[in-house]
Amino acid sequence: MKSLTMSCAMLLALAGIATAQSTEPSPGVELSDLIFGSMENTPTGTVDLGEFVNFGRDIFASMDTDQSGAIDLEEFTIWDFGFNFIAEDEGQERAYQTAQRVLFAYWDHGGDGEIDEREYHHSMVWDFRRADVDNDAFLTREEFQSGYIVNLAYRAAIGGQ
Ligand SMILES: [Ca+2]
Ligand SMILES: [Ca+2]
Repeated sequence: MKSLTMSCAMLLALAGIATAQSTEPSPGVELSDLIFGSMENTPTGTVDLGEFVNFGRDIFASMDTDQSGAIDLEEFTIWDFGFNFIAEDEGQERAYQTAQRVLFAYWDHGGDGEIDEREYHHSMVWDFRRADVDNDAFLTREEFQSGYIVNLAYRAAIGGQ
């Protein structure tokens, strides 16, 4: 349950980015901060690849409810960071569901309808590197919020809120 809550927060992270400039942090930004903090083994203010991958591994395990070693679309869409509540508030459930399917296809490199552990691991590494814009092998909070694909995809889906 703990990892489920943390995972929810991760997707929620997307929600907050667009409003990060405003004075009131959105629920998404606050959740994003929580998730980012939960990834850190030590409070350094940054997350390294090992911390990022370990975090992803916990999420994978909680998504794979039938313990098949792979995530199918149903497992992927049922499992939710809690981001769906923001989508509901914004009346963007349909866009959010579309974003889920897009993200699933993005991670399903083989296109066989399942994301296996190897595909997932490769995605975590690749997505980390993409977000690490200054290429110093650490993600700052800002890099995580504005560069991590999950954040970008879901934030876009709910209309930038
Ligand atoms: Ca499965
Ligand atoms: Ca960096």
